Amino acid sequence: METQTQTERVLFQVFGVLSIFGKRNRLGLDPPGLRALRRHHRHHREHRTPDLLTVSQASCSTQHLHKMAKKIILVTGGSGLVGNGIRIASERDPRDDEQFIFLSSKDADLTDKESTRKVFEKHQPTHVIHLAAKVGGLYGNMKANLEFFRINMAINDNVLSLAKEFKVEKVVSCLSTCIFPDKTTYPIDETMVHNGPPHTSNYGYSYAKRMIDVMNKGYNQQHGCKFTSVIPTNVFGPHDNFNLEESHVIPGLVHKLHVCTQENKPFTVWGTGKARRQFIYSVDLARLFLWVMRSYDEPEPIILSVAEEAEISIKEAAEAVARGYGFTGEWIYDTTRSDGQFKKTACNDKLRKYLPDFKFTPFDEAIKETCDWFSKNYPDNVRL
Ligand code: GFB
Repeated sequence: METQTQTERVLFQVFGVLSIFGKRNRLGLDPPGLRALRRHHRHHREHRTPDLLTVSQASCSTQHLHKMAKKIILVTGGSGLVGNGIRIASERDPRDDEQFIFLSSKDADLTDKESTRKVFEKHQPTHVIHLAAKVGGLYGNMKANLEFFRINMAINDNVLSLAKEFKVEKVVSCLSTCIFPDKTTYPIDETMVHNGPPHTSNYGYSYAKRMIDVMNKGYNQQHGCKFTSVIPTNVFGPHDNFNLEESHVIPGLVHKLHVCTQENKPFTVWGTGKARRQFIYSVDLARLFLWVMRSYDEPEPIILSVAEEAEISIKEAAEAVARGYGFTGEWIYDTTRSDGQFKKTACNDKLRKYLPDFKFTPFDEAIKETCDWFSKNYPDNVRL
């Protein structure tokens, strides 16, 4: 007889705690609470500890259930440029109800569905920040568009389909402004994603990334999944890929200037230096990613970028890196190399509507931090 009332008390305690989590489903348990209860049972099964509802209630306290309702945030591509930015930003702005898991390509092959499923089974994420992708600069894309398309299509389909299967509450995927049509009016905004072919230099990557927006729309409309995406402009910062042929422009320039300064050699900029880009610092982008994961509720994408006025030429970007190294040597423009897309000027009005006061790190300061990080970690701890 005794156990019955204790069980009732425990159930009341459980429902009490779960009511903290707001509206309930037909069983009187809301999704996070239901998930907490499922995890609670699994916890006792896995730890071979007696399950309170079957034996005694002593071992289970409200704190225990609070712990069980934490956001488990899986960051795919967690060891890369933006992944490390999110690590830094989440440490600078920690939340009690958030636990981050930074996944690297060493942990799982996300082009393989079963390998990806094991990740979801192991970590049971409630939220996913999906950064993992085959990425590269202009020259890397130009020579491998097919691989960029096929590999990214496989990764994105595996991550989103398993996020739906494992009832992940929210997925924020990372696109890029290079996905927008090459022939377009400027500035570019979020409504233009599918308005025509992207630039020929990176059509593989661009179409695969556009398909994330297509899948988000489908998962949202057909299954009510809160899957959304962000569209950053060119990102730079510590932990980037500094391989000269595969990298993006700023890591390429940083690598070259480090060597030219050390060895007193002329500095070569590829192309004419006239192409124009908007650059966002990885740590700033990461702060915005956390805001999107925590507070942005639209399935439609949002551009994460500095303003149009902050667009600069490749020459000006190279001058900023040269200032970062105090380089005063000879400059060469190798015009046998392509300039790629002349510009992809993006409008950040939608972002400014939500975050009118967001402060971006001054460009020269962010470049200096990146140069200093590279010099400190070159050559052993940088991707070359
Ligand atoms: O970052 P980036 O490689 O790619 O920038 P995109 C290329 C521009 O920088 C071209 C000039 O105008 C190049 O001529 N550039 C000058 C250099 N020196 C260098 C150098 O040492 N290395 C490199 N890489 N460029 C990419 C897309 O386009 O943007 C990707 O292909 C992705 O898919 C990325 O979206 C964000 O900005 O042209």
